[in-house]
Amino acid sequence: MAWHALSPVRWLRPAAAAGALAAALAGGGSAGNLAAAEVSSTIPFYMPLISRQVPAPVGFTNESFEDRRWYTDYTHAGNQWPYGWTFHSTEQGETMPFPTKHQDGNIIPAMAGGWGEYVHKLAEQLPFDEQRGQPRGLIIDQWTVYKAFSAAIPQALVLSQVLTGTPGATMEVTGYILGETFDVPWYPHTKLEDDHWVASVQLGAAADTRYYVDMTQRYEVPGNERHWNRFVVAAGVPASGEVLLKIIVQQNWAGRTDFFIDAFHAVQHY
Ligand SMILES: [Ca+2]
Repeated sequence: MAWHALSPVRWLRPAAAAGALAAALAGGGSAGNLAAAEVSSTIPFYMPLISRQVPAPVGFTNESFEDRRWYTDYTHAGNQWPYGWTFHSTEQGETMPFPTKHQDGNIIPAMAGGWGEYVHKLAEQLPFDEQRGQPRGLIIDQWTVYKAFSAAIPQALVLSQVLTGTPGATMEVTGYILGETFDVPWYPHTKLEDDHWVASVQLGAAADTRYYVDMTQRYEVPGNERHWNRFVVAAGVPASGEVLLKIIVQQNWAGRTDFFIDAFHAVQHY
């Protein structure tokens, strides 16, 4: 462990301190009395230098989707845009954020079929076995999870937010995404394409991008039997103090895929 010497500090010897404190209290406890009674004794004082300390909080709004001041987009089936985040979904015929996908060994364009459905799922809307802490839990943190899905069309969602930190620090963002599909391979195929869906968390130029074939092998919430994935990204904070965070989920095929997004968190360290 590294040790970091701070400037010597002035201490009161125990007996003198007791006397000074008594004098200070008798005199009304003013700092002036205490200073006047201080007996100097300079000793070196060492503190451990913890390399992953959190020097300051990161400016991050509604990271667990608990804020119920969402915007309801009635022109798109009542979709809910989470408070504090910038919402974007690709229109019908538009290239999705990951512009290509695989089909039988070929690479083809990944086009959106339109908007999916984007809603908050509240604890009171879920059965007991999907509550937080249950083996099939759909909420990781507190009382709300954000759900992006379509039961019909390819669709993509991008949630973004500018996080604020301390210039020169390294910011690290963690968060949880679950992808689940009801789709089955068409005969004679025996499996879905490896990139049946894509999920990505991006911070500045850093990205943690995962595909269906990988995500469905992971169980990263202890005690939860659903293949929740814990995403981690880290990036340096530039002089502006601002770092763009993006969460992308992309359903590449017609059919039904559900994404659940929850419990994002940011820290920074030097
Ligand atoms: Ca939550």
